[in-house]
Amino acid sequence: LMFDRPTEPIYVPKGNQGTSFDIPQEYLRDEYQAQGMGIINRWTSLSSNVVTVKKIAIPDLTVPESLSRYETFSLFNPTHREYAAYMTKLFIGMRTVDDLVSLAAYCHDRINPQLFAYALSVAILHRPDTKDLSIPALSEIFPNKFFPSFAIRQVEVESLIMPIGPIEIPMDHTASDADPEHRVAYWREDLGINVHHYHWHLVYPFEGPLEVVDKDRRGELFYYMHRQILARYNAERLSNKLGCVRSMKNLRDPIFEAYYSKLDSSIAGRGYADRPTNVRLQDVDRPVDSTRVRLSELELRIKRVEDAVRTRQVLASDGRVIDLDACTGIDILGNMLEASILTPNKDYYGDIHNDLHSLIGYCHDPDHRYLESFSAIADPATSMRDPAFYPVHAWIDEMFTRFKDSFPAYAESELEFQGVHVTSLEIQTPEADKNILKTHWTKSRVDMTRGLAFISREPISVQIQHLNHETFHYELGVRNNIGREVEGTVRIFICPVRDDLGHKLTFEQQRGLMIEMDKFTVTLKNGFNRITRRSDESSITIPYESTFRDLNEDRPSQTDAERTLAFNFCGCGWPQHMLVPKGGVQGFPMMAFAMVSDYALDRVDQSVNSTCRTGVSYCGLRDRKYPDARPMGYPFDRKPKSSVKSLHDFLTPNMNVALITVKFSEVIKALKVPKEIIVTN
Ligand code: CUO
Repeated sequence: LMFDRPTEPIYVPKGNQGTSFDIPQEYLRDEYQAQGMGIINRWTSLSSNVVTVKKIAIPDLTVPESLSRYETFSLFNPTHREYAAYMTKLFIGMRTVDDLVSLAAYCHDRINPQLFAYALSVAILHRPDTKDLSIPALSEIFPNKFFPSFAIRQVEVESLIMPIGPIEIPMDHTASDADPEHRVAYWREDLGINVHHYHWHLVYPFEGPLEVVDKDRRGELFYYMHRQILARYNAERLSNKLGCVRSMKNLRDPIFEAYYSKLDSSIAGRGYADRPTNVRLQDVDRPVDSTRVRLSELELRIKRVEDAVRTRQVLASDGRVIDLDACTGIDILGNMLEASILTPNKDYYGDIHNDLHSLIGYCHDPDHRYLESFSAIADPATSMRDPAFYPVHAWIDEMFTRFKDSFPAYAESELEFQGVHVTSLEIQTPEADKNILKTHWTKSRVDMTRGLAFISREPISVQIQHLNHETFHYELGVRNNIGREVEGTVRIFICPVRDDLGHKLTFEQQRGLMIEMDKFTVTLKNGFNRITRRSDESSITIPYESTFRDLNEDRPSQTDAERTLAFNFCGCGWPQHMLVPKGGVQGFPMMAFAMVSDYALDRVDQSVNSTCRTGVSYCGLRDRKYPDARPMGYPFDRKPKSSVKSLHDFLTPNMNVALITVKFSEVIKALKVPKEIIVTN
């Protein structure tokens, strides 16, 4: 309820049942105090259920209160970050859940709503007594960050007059095909992908209390999760006959990628700033945002990181020299490049990745002379929409790749699983030949009722069209000649075969384009084993229901067990509907790769908490170590031996590949119910 309709006062009934918070009079905002309890009673009379909020001693909120409720909050803004850390600490520090509710009720109408929701979410995810609660998807509480302003306005104007049906959001509302980059807008602007990215940064904040930031291998996961985003984006680009994304090698080059988000960034109804094509970056100096980034200084820091990558040595802030080894080096480098507070030396290596988000995010008004706020790339909830996100992250990924490539190739013994042979790999999609993946469009609904202020209490939803695929399964034949039962880890990847011009990709290129699809443990009995695994069991994804809830009429209503399953995923994970790249109408060739590694060498000894499953491969396990002892991206994270020229050369007996085809159909398919609607335009 604390997240519902974040811009309505706390005492206005929330939730579908109209639950209201009964707050102490002192909790009213100062300007409402003179009105007395009348202001509250007017609203609580409308509610059927009341939550009484106890009175506590309120801590000093002067610092976070200095951010106006009408401003847009962003984690890439150092001042906002400070406010967020302050609020998170307060919320985490509350002794009991009742105290937390009380403080939240007090802050609700005083603190910037986006800052409030962020800090409360982080606190709920990290407090031992609340971490099993699920926090709502950001798209439900701030629909303005996900759906165009015209849809929001339409609801505000019309919903109190008459019931309005789901508002259709056309796919091509941010640009036209005159911009080739727009061909992959459906992917960049996908609801689930953006919610995932926001949620990832919620689980892995780069600043805040140390116990919140310092998670197992967080720097390495920063590298790996964003690398997977790039690999997936590139497969999507190739599916749409675009070349792989460029890397932002030179900060002085104009940024040809333009972006016009059409989104409101704050409750003030202001949009995220736009960026035309070919803008050049300039020094950013905005005292109002405590943001000062000089290009020359950033270039110097980039040089220092390049040196650190080349020498595999880092200068720590206390003067020590830290060696970056093959095991933990990538984790240090991830924290250093981002940078998180775990960076060994912020003064020397700076805050490169965060500064790049800020530089681009303010390039339309670097000295604040037009009083403009940032653009979509400077807000983790919207940054993946902007095509300039990818050249930035491609450059960062290049640093990681250079570092990884400086280590020797895996020895055969580090890749093999002696005695285990993967004899076959197949992909099966119902009603299709083997090794075919089928993609199509689906229309799904998302509820907006919880996110907007003073609109009808009748459910109002938007309907969006998004990529989807037929559920499929993998079939592996595995022979175990060890002579006893053993456990193995199955690792499944797919990668493109040809570039945008139709040339065959080299193995070296393919290695950087490997998309992790699934990773799971199997018990292999002695002899032959047939292993099947469904695509919706993937360790990457959260289920469709986590993204879209139960608003789709065509979908048979969920059982309680299904609903619990969806909620238990706790939000972080790649959306299931985006597991497969779009492919092409003529069929887009890809290679599928499966490997069975020795679980004895992969295992991480820990109890597994079952209450909150996330898309483990990209999000880790909450409160636990990353559940795979191998480097992230294994076995493709290291440069192979020079004799390896192709994926086939790379294979050891415990690996196998299959040539697969991703076939896209323009048909809009409903979920589960096999009703097909043909697109008319
Ligand atoms: Cu996720 Cu740049 O780290 O946005």
